[in-house]
Amino acid sequence: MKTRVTELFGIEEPVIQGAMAWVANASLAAGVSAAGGLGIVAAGAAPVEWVEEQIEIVRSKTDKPFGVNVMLMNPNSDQIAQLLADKRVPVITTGAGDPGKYMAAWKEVGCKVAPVVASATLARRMERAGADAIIAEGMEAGGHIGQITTMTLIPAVRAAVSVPLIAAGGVADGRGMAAAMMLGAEGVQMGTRFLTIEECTIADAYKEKVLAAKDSDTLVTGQNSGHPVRQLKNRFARTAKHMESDASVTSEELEQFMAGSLRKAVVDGDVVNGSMMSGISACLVHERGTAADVIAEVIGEAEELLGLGAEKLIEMNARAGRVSAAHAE
Ligand code: TUI
Repeated sequence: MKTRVTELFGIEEPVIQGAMAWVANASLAAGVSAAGGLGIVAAGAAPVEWVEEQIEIVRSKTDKPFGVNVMLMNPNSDQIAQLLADKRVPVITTGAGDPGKYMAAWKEVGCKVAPVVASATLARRMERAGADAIIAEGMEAGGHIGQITTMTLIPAVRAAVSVPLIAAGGVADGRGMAAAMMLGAEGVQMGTRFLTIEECTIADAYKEKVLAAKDSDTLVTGQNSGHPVRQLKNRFARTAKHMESDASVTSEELEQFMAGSLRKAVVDGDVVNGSMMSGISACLVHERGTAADVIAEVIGEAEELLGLGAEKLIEMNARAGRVSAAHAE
């Protein structure tokens, strides 16, 4: 499928792998890029040396374009930003803030920049600052989220900017991709759908929880502190939620409770005391497969749906019930 997104990034299909702290390493990013999408290494809160190493590994595994994401709440994001310019990383995405102060340095060395935004206001500001594309992420997404749903955010951002638009949050199959394109997107970013693939190195217990998740199995913590984070429900998430609403719990105590929780889930496979960040779309993920399988399936389904007329779609949806019910059980 060719769109302005494939043209801009030099990729085969307009499918971007979402940056996921602790999860999106060179294995995942190289896997997705080699399969024709855009793989992204998530710098998260990792040391600069780790990010540098992942960039080298991706480059050793594939000649295809790839990206690195800067999490702007990270105190060392100045150093990460400099590293990405020095390494001439083909694509830079950003999250959890305004990357305006880095934009000139990145553009100067030829990096393509696609900030992740959760509002049309920030999208407009990013376009003015020189963004090459916008990734608009609805609150169905996992991890740190905004307050607007993908269904309304995509058309709102489409009306606000002219650069290529990539939809994120709640997209995990070809139906989501087709819908996102009808709303104004020219590509999609998926995180949760890539959690269960072979190239994703997270603990198997975490993958099993994603595969088993129902639509009501995510919980948003951190809403009071202004940093809402969506994750799979478990003892960790429920305890965090309780602690947040308990006035006698200090923010230091809460911070201490949270410290290392992502690592526990991703590395140790502790699905009880760890934080399993995930989008609501975990309920749409039923298979493992490889990056190539996911991209082929999503693009194939999206292309088929986008080619159907209303009459065929209506008929198809009327027959689709039993398939969905089987997954829900
Ligand atoms: O950034 C994300 N998702 C993330 S970052 C992350 S790492 C983390 N780990 C533990 C606790 C908290 C975070 C996990 N998931 N998505 C992109 C995104 N950006 N969502 C929302 C935003 C956002 C929110 C406010 C972007 C900008 C913003 O305001 C910027 C401004 O200054 O106006």
